[in-house]
Amino acid sequence: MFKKVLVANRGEIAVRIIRACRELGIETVAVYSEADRRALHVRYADEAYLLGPAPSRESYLRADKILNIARKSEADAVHPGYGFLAEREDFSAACADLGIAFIGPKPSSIAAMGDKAEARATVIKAGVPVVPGTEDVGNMTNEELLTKAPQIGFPLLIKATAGGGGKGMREVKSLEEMPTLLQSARREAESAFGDGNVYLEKLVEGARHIEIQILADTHGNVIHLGERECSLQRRHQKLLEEAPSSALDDELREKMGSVAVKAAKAVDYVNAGTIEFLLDKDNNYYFLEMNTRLQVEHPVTEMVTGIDIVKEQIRVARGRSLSYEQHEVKFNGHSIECRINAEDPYNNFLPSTGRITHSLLPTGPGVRVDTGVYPGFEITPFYDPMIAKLIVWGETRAQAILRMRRALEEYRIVGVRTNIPFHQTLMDSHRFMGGQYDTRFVEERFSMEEAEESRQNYDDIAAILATMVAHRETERSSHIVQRNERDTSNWKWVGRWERMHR
Ligand code: MV4
Repeated sequence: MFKKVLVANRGEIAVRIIRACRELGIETVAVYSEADRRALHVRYADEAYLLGPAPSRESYLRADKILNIARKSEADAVHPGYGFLAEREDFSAACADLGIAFIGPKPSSIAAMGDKAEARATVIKAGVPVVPGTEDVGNMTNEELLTKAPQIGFPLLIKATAGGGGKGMREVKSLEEMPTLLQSARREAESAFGDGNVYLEKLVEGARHIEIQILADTHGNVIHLGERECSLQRRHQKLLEEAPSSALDDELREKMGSVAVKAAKAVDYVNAGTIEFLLDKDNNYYFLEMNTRLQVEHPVTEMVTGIDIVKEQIRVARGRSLSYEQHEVKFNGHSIECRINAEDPYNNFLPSTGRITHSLLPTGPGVRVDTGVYPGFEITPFYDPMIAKLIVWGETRAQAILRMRRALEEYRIVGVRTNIPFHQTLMDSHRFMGGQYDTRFVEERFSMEEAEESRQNYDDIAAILATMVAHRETERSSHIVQRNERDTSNWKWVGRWERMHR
């Protein structure tokens, strides 16, 4: 095993990785920015080193500094977590050059999947179904794209080849509006990724977003751990994930799982990865992209398979075989994850910053909280607003929902606003309960205002107010003297009493 692992990340995922290392008897090195001096991952690690000022570009994205620290602290591996340097092929390569293991895929796999047009072309060759669209790689001119568009058909999507996260994505309804949309998509992609290249795909409407978890070792073993349903998103930010998806049966799970394994093998994949699919109403599935990293929502898969994905990552990075063969992967029960964000659901999900003064975490059967914050910690605007992940397990989906409701009720965070009320409203929504939702549900069919109105019980509120007014009146009419509030000490009272009775 490794002796020491450097965790090149912050927040809950850094804590999650440190915990896995602890259990494996591996020492840990944390890195942190000036805003994170008092962060939990710094406290949990065996050693910690300052990277620089709060902005990511000056801290968590400084590959050079991180690798220097790895060398000086004699770490034999680096875990990048998600975000930051996780999908940078040059970082994976730089680790290898220094003889430090990168706990993730090799540079060539990251590169092959990082360019979305190249990823499409690669998996098509492996027999993986993709959405009809452009199949060329390299830069296509506007003229070429405009010629190709009518063959694909409208509506279609313009997507950035460097993309992901919906940036540089445009929905096109007709050929007439396409030149304008091409230009704005390219401009957005250029500013987000420094690369304005785009490709086209037919728009699949009313689809679900299903992703398959993959694990692969250096001995050619690739297995899948089933799916996660990730359709509940807002502006391409996932809010809730669950496993299994109510849209899949065992047969479809096995089919999509084996297709995902094929896609991973097509880029010679090693370590943990995720294949994203769109699943339409007729159960047709299409490869969208591959995420070549550990994902935020990995815990729901851990809950239903009992497999510690981070430990498997470390194991295979060390050159060991996976601990499981495909037939040994068993699914049990249902798991849901709510992303707890420091943002105000009543005010357009505006990020909320400030010091967390109090925090009470839900616990008890089937409840897991992965968090990087604690009372006294300050939430700054420099990083992602996700402060915790609340994960529950239940024997059935219904049990998991009841448990999530109970856990959300127990959760108390004071000091910043959170999206907990959003999740509570979601748990009460009939469409969510029925499992009938697609990627447009939150944005098109879900409103906090309506939910609040239908939930609010004005009779109860009136009764509470009346009680408070009555209470204040009583307080005013009588002055209650409590023990120790007397102006005279007990000794004096005893003295007087004794003198009176002498
Ligand atoms: C699509 C799609 C429909 N048809 N591709 C959005 C982010 C990126 N990873 C892929 N995305 C989509 N690609 C085709 N051909 C719809 C989406 C999409 C979406 C996907 C998953 C979750 C939420 C979404 C919200 C809007 C659009």
